[in-house]
Order: sequence, then C-alpha cells, then structure tokens
Amino acid sequence: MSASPPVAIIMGSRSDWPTMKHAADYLDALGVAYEAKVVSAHRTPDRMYAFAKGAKAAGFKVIIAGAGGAAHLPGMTASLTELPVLGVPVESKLQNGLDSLLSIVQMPGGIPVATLAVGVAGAKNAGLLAARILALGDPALAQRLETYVAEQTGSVAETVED
Ligand code: RP5
Repeated sequence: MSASPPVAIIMGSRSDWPTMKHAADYLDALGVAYEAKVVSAHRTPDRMYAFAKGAKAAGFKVIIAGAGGAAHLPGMTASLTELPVLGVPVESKLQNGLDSLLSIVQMPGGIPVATLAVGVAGAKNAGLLAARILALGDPALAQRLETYVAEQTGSVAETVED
C-alpha cells in the first residue's frame, strides 16, 4: 500500500468544499500532493476518529481541517493526533463565520489548532502554511514558495490607474 500524500484536507461537509478548494488550489500550484475528504465530527464521528488516529501512520504530515458553525472538527482531530492541524473557519449563516472562528480558535491549552481567517482567505493561507511547514524539510518546495512570493510581490502594481 502506498503512503498517503503529505497533506490531508478534511471538512465537515461537502458544502465546505467551495471554500476548502482554495487550499487545494494553492497546494496544486506548489506541487504538493493532498487528499481531500468529508469527515464530519457530528455526522460521521467514527470516520473522524479512525482518520485522526490513523493519519500519522498513514503518512500524512499536516492536516487542514475546515468546518462551519459548531465547528468541532479541527479541535477534535487535534485531540486525536500528534500532527499539526490547521483550522479553517467556514463562513456560516448565523454570523458570517464569526461563530465558526470562535468554535475553532478557543482551544483549551494543551491541544493546539493553528486557526486561520474565516473563509476563502483562511483556506488559501492554510494551503500556503501547510506548504511552508513541509518546506522545512524540502528545499525544492522552499524554492517554489520563494518563487511564488516573488511573483506575488511583482504582481502588485503601485498605481491605481488601469
Ligand atoms: C458543519 O456544518 C460543516 O462544516 C458545514 O460548514 C456546516 C453545514 O453543513 P451542511 O448542513 O451544509 O452539510 O458541520
């Protein structure tokens, strides 16, 4: 059986994918392999437990976990694995994702979740942060990240006219 890719992107619902896809897009652009799947803390708790308990042995190195509303998936996953967990609060109807953010960010001391911004920006940065973590042990990826930053800097015009 081949090892899992370095990044797992998990999310509480298929409805989270339009947001979480932005993490996947950045990983694609940087040449980082990932697996994306729906793992709900509430609707599929056994799947969540099995995934989180087995993630390290399966070969994953970083977990990106997105959820909205009662967003328990990142924290519960972090409680079941030693791998770094990056939490993405997905926008919700109640408070545009502020509720998701608070659900994810307020972890008790001892169980870390690196919490990103709400929504698309958070998903993008989760992809980039996962790449930065992996780049610590991957000089070729570090070079690709450096190129990405340089291109981003170069694309920002100073003028406001077309
Ligand atoms: C959470 O509930 C999911 O992460 C999602 O953001 C939210 C709503 O899920 P659906 O009702 O759209 O499946 O568990």
